[in-house]
Amino acid sequence: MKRIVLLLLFIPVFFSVKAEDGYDLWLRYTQVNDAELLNEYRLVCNALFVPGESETVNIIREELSKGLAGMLDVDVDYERQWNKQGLVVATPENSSLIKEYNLTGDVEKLGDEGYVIKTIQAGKDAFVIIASQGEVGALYGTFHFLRLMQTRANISDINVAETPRTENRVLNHWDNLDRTVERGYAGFSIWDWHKLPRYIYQRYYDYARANASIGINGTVLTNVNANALVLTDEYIEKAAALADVFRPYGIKVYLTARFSAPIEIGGLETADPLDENVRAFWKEITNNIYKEIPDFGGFLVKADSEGQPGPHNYNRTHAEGANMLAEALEPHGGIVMWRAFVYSHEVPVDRALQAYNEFVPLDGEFKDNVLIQAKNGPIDFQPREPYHPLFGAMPNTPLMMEFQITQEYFGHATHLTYLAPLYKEVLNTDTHVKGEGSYVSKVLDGSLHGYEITAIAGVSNIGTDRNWTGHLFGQANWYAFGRLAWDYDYTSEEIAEEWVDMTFSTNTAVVNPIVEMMMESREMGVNYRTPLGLHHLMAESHHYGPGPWVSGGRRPDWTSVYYHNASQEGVGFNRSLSGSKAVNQYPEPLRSRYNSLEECPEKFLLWFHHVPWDFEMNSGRTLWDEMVNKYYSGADSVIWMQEKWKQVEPYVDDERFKHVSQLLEMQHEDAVWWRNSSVLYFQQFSEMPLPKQFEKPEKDLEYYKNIQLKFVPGI
Ligand code: BDP
Repeated sequence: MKRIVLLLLFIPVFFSVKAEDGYDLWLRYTQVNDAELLNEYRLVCNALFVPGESETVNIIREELSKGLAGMLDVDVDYERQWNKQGLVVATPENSSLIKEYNLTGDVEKLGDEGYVIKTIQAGKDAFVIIASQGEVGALYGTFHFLRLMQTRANISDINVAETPRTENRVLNHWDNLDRTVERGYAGFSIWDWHKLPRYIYQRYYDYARANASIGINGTVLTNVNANALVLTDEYIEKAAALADVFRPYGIKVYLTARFSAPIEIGGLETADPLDENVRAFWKEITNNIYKEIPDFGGFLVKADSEGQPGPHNYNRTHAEGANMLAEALEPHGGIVMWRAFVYSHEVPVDRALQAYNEFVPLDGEFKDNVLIQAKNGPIDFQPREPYHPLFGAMPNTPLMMEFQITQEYFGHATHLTYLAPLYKEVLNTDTHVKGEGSYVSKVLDGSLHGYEITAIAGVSNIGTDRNWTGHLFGQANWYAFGRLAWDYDYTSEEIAEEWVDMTFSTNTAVVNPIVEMMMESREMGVNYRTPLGLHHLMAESHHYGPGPWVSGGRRPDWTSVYYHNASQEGVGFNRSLSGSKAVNQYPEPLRSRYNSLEECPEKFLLWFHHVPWDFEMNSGRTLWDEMVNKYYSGADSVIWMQEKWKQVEPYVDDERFKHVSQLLEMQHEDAVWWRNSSVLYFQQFSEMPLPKQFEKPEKDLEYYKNIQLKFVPGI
């Protein structure tokens, strides 16, 4: 008898959580269960009016129908004769309401992508208006309104005014034409170049919809290690088919331009940017693109970097290279995003210095439609880097940010790592170039130097996996990138909460543990890989596991030993004034702070300094003990995450619960692998014992060195 009662008690809980595969992302629109809230929402949405006829307006209607059907369990009818009750989505072109209710000024100020959402109570009129100057802004406002209900917010008196902080918010797909994805861990490229343009997957629409829901308005379809073929007519037609899908969602298409394309597909003997024929080639290619894609965004270029061709091959500068493309794009309103990820092994200086040395002297030489795209740090998307000193150092050239959403150095799609805290750490860094408050974010939004164009890019983690990102929590990084590109003032925690509300549940028994896990996950990933400013310790080529012993090979700055310099004397890269002097690229007071062994923040200590093993840290421990502590606490925190995740089991469907549980198990094993490899490796140099509270690694260093992973994706 007792068993039956128990069963009855449990059945409803488990059966109400239906299996999900993650495809719906944060747009699940699950039913509102709270009766009071449901009433409130139904009341507000009791009549819908979405005037206008266009593809975007249709998308708005479809989205509202889907959202309201899911959350409020209502069939949606759109009103023809509207009596000013309910919800209206309006643009000045489609409706006179904006004027009638004195919203013209606000709406104009917020621009085509901005919007107002406002509750209007005037006499008998009682409605919510979503108003924008442009239809895409109206679509963004619609998603915002739906998000309020998805997060179960109070909507009885709304007063929202939003506009994006950066103008171009783009994903960079490192997708190859053969559908492999460089540093992609979620299957193959979602672009099926073979079947394009004749076959259009539903996934293309779903991709556009997801991006629009977080305000992403551009997509670079192809890898920065570019293939010139994408610029031929055949491929332009394919890209145009994607652009047609994305346009009504407010998303522009960009392509990567291979610098040597004039030779490879143009039959020329040179790609010299000052050669007339080369310039004519690029104009012709660009004109061809605009014929097929009238709103083409422009080119992203990786030149003179890691073997890619560039202007240096012809003794020309980056400015000369970029300007050639800018000239071709200019009549059409396109932009060049020229990457600053440039370093040469012929230059015998610290790799961290090279981009700054190369680009700062060119400040002011670029045409107005060129942006310089720099990674967040001066090396390469490491789990932690100080901000890239180019930010703030080029007042006359718009700089844009490149973040990595795909987790190349953060456990690929196997580890749970919420990246918003990394993005925020950089965005919130005060460069001091124009006194206090000169945040990196203010460089990006143009306010610090008065840039005319602004942009931010994220290297995409999207692939053909059913859940889009391989790890379900990879979705949170895509989401967070979009939200921060829209407005960098959101906190990581706010964004995590929103995402959990929409992806799992608004129940605090779910939200609290998951948000706690997410908020700790980046730091723990740093701790079990590269604590205290260590960097570039990963295994060769695939970058998944540990490889602090990596040395030799093609070039020193692709090895670990180049970066950690461990010896009996100590560990770390001396970038202070007694070393490579990289600190000189930072303005005061950062320069002095980073230069001083005592004042340097410990999180960057071994980035800037070579430090003796017995150096006394803030905790009172020696550097060695502190490092070991970080490695052990990092790996242990994964157990803590597993415990947190267990807490939500009753509330999360089995499929997603198991998916995350299994990955956390793998993450823990990997964290121990990182920890043991690193501790044993560095112990050879410190020659100091492990603090007694820590168990000795099970295996010896040789064992870890011999682990060779085969066929890791993304290479
Ligand atoms: C590195 C990646 C490499 C990319 C390169 C880049 O390992 O695959 O091509 O960055 O950003 O992080 O160009």
